[in-house]
Amino acid sequence: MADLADLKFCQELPKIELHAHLNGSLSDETLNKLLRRGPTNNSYASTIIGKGERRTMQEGFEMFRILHEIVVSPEIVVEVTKDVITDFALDQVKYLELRSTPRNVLSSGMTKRSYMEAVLTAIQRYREENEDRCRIDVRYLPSIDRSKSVEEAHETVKLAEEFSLSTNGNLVVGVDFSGNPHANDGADYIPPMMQARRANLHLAVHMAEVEGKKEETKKLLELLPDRIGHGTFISNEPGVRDVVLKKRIPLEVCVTSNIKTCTVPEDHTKHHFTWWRQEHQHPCIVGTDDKGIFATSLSNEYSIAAGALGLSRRETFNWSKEAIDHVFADIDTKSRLRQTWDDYWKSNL
Ligand code: 6MZ
Repeated sequence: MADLADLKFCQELPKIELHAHLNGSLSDETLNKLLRRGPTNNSYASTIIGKGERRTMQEGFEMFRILHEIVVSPEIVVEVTKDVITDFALDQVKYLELRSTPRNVLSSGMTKRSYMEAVLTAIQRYREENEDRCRIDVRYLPSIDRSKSVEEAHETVKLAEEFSLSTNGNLVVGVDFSGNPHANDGADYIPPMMQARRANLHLAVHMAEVEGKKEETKKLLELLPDRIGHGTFISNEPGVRDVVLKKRIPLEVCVTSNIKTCTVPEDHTKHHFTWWRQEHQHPCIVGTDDKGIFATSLSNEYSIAAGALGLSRRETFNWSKEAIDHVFADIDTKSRLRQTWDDYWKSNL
């Protein structure tokens, strides 16, 4: 059994993170730093810090509302984005697609545009300041929040299009569709997502994260998204899952998040990804979702997922390398990443 992929192995393994929401990824250190500065209500601290308990989906979304009251200016967005990139780099993440919803905040004058500029500034600054140290490639997926209006979704896509062009398609590479899965009808957001497609932006679409969304999921699948966020209840629906299987649309799998929001049982071996992987060798990508809120790390998620499948080190390495196929970056970046993985394996034989 010495060959099984334990946590230590997963911590050293090079990894790809494709499902991380910026504000849900803030570490306790980052939050404490912001809270100490005040004037934010300190009762926030006891609500968010020391997180990680099982919470309902609604309680989880209440936490995001609180976080949004703390991350309120472009300066703070730059700071937290750099902190989150650093956290992932220290966890041996070599490529990160960070998703985040641009927001207008009246009190500070922050606009969706200045929010996005702040995320991009942080990515560029991190790169400049760390050129010789732990190398991590970062891309940004602006998020459409389904609890906001369709009009806002159009605005976000328009900005995503503009920033994708101004960064030569190197930083803004796609759009994420997320938000409280109980809010509104996801199908109403298909037109802005089609607009994103026309602008050559990739699509990562949350769907079927909660039960009872069969019709909505069917419609969202007509978009043929590049990746599915969660898709927790798709495997229960033959008419829907067959589309996903046939088109081999990868699933972004966030085990701890699903357990803590009470959408899957606590037994890891009963998580839906085991069905997709074991029965169908379907592409599944391990992700954290909100490493701050759910008190996890990508290494931890890999060790849980590899443990549930009883994977060896080699199999776990192959799985983390397979994620490169599904990144939204260009071919050169993919080749470079594959080289990094091969070098790692050779030097650890
Ligand atoms: C759906 C989620 C999510 O955008 O402010 N978000 N949407 N399902 C989830 N599973 C638990 N976790 C996070 O990060 C926080 C936002 O990401 C989305 C929600 O819209 C949340 O408000 P940003 O950086």
